[in-house]
Amino acid sequence: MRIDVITIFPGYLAPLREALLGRAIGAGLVDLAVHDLRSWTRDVHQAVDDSPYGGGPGMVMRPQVWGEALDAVLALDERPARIVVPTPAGRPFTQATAQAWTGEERLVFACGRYEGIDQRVVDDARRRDLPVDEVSIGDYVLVGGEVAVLVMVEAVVRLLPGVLGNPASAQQDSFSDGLLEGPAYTRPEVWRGLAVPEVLRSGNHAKIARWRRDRALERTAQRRPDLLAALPEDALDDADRAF
Ligand code: 6GU
Repeated sequence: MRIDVITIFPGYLAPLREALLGRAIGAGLVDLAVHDLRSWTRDVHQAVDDSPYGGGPGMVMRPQVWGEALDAVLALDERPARIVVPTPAGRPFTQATAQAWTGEERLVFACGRYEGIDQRVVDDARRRDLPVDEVSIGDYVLVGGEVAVLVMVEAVVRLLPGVLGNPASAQQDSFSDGLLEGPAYTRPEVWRGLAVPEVLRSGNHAKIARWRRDRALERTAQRRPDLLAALPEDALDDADRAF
């Protein structure tokens, strides 16, 4: 997968080259290119924003510079790209979004700052039949899209084949079965007077699976009742319901 990020703060994306993602890049599983939006400005001040039509606070990113930047970045590679615009006004980014994007050959992230990017940039791309997703990572407001890109790229790249040492970890994630994961324990058996639940040391794999499923159901009911309510009809069996 090729990933491009266009931003006025390229340094913000430096963490993408660390740890798991850095290794994925080093192993050639991901090609990452970060571009400075200002390199497509033509005026001496390298202005990327202007005041909003209709008035109001804040500044809006100018369409000309974004149009040129996207055209140039898209032309760097022949593979078809999905354009992603992080915005608090977007559709929610979820594990399902991350999973869907693993099927893309190329993702191009357009990071807005200020009050956002002139809407015609997205409208123009869609008019040219380029796939564009405007997405939000949650119900709070960030200063710009850069941190949201860190979040989304990490969520997608860890799902790519060969990135996680043990692919089973991605299959057992919270959310992959619609439930939160329950608690986990390692040695020692007793720590500061707190014991590991007996069943986990019983060696009875059916009992352990049942216990884990019950803890996941319990935690989801307590912390995210909205997830339980959204499960498909057939997601819970009789044993689940008995809990
Ligand atoms: Cl994707 N961008 C910004 N600027 N703020 C956000 C967000 C994205 N998601 C939640 N808040």
